[in-house]
Formats: sequence, structure tokens, C-alpha cells
Amino acid sequence: MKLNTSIAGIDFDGFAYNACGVNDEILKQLEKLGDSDSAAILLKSCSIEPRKGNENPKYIVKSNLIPGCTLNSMGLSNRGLEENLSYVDSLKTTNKKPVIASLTCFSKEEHLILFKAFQDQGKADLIELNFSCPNVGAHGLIGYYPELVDEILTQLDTTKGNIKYGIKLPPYFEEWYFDKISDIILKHNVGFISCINTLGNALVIDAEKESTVIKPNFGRGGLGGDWIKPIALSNVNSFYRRLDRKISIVGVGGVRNGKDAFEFLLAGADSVQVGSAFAQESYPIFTKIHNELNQILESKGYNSVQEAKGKLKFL
Ligand code: RRO
Repeated sequence: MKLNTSIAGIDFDGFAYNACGVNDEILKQLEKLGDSDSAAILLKSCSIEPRKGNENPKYIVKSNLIPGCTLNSMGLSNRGLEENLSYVDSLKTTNKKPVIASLTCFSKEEHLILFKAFQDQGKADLIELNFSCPNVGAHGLIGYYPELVDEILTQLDTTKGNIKYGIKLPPYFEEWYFDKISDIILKHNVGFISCINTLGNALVIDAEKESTVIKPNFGRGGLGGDWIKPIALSNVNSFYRRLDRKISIVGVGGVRNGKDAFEFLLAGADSVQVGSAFAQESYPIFTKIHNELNQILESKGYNSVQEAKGKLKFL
């Protein structure tokens, strides 16, 4: 069975692709994604200027202290706007897969400049605005300030090009956030949402060494992987019930196998991104997830991902 889907009107040949921030900072890694079974190529969030990011150690990929999870405080390391524009250009000449640019910022103005640059270039298939980086101070988490989300989306000039955009959201835990953010999404021309980003400011302690495990920010960073899947599923479904099928939903958080992907599909996702499991299991993870999801759908008598979407039963 084909696991094809579509996000904001762009066709995807598969259901799973890389989550932002994992093996997507330089062209060589992005080209490898092109050669893999990843359904798309998502670039690392970029700022206008290149950034080295935080001090090492800043990324725990595998540890018995957090089995199945990762902890990062990369601090938005990226090669900057010019380099990322050239990556998109190069990937679009060598690849058929959708290429997704990701933008992040320290100010509203930076978001508007970055957005305009990718719109003017006109080569990326989609643009993901990262409103949820947990590692760059209070201002990084735009998603927790609905008025600021509304303001940025109001000021984006979407008339110049026709690239659809979406927003990457932080995990929410309160009903009013889902109501408020959904209203804003429906009010603007948002094509998709990706939820969730890592769980911010998590502290992992090595009891034996009586120490933190990463250096930045008093040892705190974004937690990803197995432990955050229930929160990601709840965010996907909370938006799915409010967005009235008008907006594509990309589920991210703890997807490591076909069953995880199927759970996100039941919750209402149109596709999934794979972060921690991709960091831990590398490029074959996409083939594995697609094969397993295929088997599950076939065994349950579904003929496409669309047939199973949002079919979660409530007790
Ligand atoms: O670079 C990072 O520290 C980072 C980003 Br931009 C993000 O969106 N999420 C994350 O966990 N780390």
C-alpha cells in the first residue's frame, strides 16, 4: 500500500520524515535524507546569521538515565540564512521530495525577514516557522504568547509568493491554549501545524556523579523521545478536534516504530516527524516505520492512511 499523504496541499510519498534539528544542519546530511526513505527533507531552523550554539556537552542522544529519550540544548546552532537558501536551491535540483525550510528567531522582525527571503527565493515547498525553541530564553517560546503569534502571522506577507507555511508549536497543557491558538491558526492562512517541540527546561541528573549531564542552562534542555509521546498525542488530538480538518497536522514526539505512527494517525495526524529515534537509529528508521505502519494498516483492513486518520474511539 502507498503511504502517501499531503501537507498543506503538497504531496508526500510517505508518512514519516525527519524532525527539525536532527541530522539536518549541513548539506551532506540533508542529501542523505534525500537518499533515505524519509518522506521529505526538513532543514534545521535557521537564523539570519550563522550560530555556533551553546557550549558542549549539549546533546545527549542515548543514556540509561533517560531510556529512549534525548536531551538537548543546542542553542539554535545553524549555518545562517544564506547557506540555508543555497541548501534549498541545491536540494531542489537533485531531489523530488518536498523540501521544508525552518525559521527561527529572537524577534518578530527576524521571522519576517527570514520568511520573506524564502518566499522571494520561491524554491522550498513549505516553510515551518519555529515558534517553540525551548533553549533560547523566554523570547524563544513564542508559542506560549498567543498575542505575539497572532501579531507575527498578521504581519507575514503571504501575498508575494505561494509557498504554504506552517508553525511548530510547543507542548500545551491547558485547554484555553488549544482554544486560543486554534482560533489564531484558523484566522490566518496557516497551512499546517507541527506539534510538539521538545519538552523545555527538563533537568536530567546523574546521581552517581552528582551532576547534570549537559552544560548549558544549569543542565536543563529540551526532552524528546519515548517519554513525551502521550503529551504529543494529546496535543495532536486536541488540535485535530478544533481545526475541523482544514489544516494539516504533523505529529512529532516519541515516534520510533509503525505502531507509534499509527497512534498519531488515529489521533488525527496527516504525517509524523521522527526526531530522537532518528538520532538514535539513523537513516534506516524511516524504512522501518513505513514497513511497520503498512503492515498495521493492512492487517486492520485500511486501504490508505486517509482512511485511518482521526479514527480514535473515545470511551
Ligand atoms: O537548537 C535548539 O536548541 C533547539 C531548537 Br531550535 C528547537 O526547536 N528545539 C529544540 O529542542 N532545540
